[in-house]
Amino acid sequence: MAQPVPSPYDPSRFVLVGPVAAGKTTLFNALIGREAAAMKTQALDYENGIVDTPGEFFSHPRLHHALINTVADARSVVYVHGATDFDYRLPPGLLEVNADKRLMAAITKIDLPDADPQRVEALLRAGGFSAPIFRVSVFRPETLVPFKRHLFEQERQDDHEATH
Ligand SMILES: Nc1nc2c(ncn2[C@@H]2O[C@H](COP(=O)(O)OP(=O)(O)OP(=O)(O)O)[C@@H](O)[C@H]2O)c(=O)[nH]1
Ligand SMILES: [Mg+2]
Repeated sequence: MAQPVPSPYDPSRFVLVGPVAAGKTTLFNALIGREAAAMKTQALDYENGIVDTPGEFFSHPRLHHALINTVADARSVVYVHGATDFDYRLPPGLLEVNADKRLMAAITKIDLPDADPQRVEALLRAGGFSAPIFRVSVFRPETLVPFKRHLFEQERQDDHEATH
């Protein structure tokens, strides 16, 4: 019998994680083509194979358990961090991904006057984040192109690997 082909609507292919107000939902909306302005995220939100998570799940240790399974199930994990947030505290173990999982970061809000994506990138690197980092703004759609290309190209590669 043929191997099952992974569905593009697999509910947990990518997960967006990161602190409160980092811009996860805004990025999620841009990825799924939803026009609405982001509301505060209260629970896990699944759409088109992307999972949006509330920042509290990331920032409050007693809620980590809620994130760990979601991260474990996802094939790609996008760590989202605002370009005006100079505080980087990665919960130990949360983004430790195994060889079949892809990790990347999106530094959001690079359009803001006080944005300093270079400083944020240095913070992440100093904190041991070694995966690719993209700088984005939903107000500059061209900045989303390399990020999306990386995200979706990896998915295609994964599909290819899964079916061969
Ligand atoms: N200027 C600017 N503002 C942004 C950008 N992305 C998000 N924001 C704003 O940042 C605020 C927080 O965005 P959300 O997408 O709700 O953040 P979140 O990470 O989903 O927050 P939680 O759901 O609380 O975890 C909102 O006011 C957004 O409009 C961006 O690229 N540029
Ligand atoms: Mg949100």
